[in-house]
Amino acid sequence: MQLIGMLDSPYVRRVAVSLQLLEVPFKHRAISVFSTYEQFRQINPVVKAPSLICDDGSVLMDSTLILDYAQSLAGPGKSLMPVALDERRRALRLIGLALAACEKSVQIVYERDLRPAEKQYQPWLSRVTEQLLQAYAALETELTRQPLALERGRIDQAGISIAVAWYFTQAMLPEIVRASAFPALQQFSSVAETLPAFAAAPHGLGTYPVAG
Ligand SMILES: N[C@@H](CCC(=O)N[C@@H](CS)C(=O)NCC(=O)O)C(=O)O
Repeated sequence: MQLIGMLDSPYVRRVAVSLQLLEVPFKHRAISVFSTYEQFRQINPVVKAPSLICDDGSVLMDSTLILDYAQSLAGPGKSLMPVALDERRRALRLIGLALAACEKSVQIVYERDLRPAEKQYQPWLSRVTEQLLQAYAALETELTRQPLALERGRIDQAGISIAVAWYFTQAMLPEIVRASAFPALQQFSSVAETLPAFAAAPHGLGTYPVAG
């Protein structure tokens, strides 16, 4: 199986971290949807990262759908999702917030870096920024109310998605989402980033497994 996409994408990174924890073997190819668009297009004409080339040659896309498939490959004993209804509902809420934070961060980065300055539309940027801050405010409240377990290196899909989202936003938009205003998220992220699965797939331009 091949995971296609750069680890500076939070979506690619959440898959790279999750596949390791699910013990699903994969080869990572750090191909960019921007600088190596043509190469990416040859693999997936829709040019969405992450893409997953399965062993039968089919190409999956969308991190959540790829993780659904990976979960089936790994089997129920290795799930990164809680089974009990209350815990699962909370995990789904946290993942939804983390994915919204990723989406809004990416929208701001694209608006800022891809669109010419004279074509930037401030009302849209303001709206997306507000949505981004609300997503992190809700996550901060959730983590303060009920911290996520990280003992003995255990982390579930909610934890992975939150940690990856936070690191991405801090790398790209630290002036918009100030770390000092979100101490629970900052603390959770700093511990998560020390886990071996995170260290082997750090945010950036490298190829998993990145030598430590
Ligand atoms: N919902 C998707 C979002 C994936 C996504 O938007 N990836 C970005 C890279 S961070 C991408 O493919 N951008 C190129 C494009 O959309 O044209 C997921 O969870 O995988």
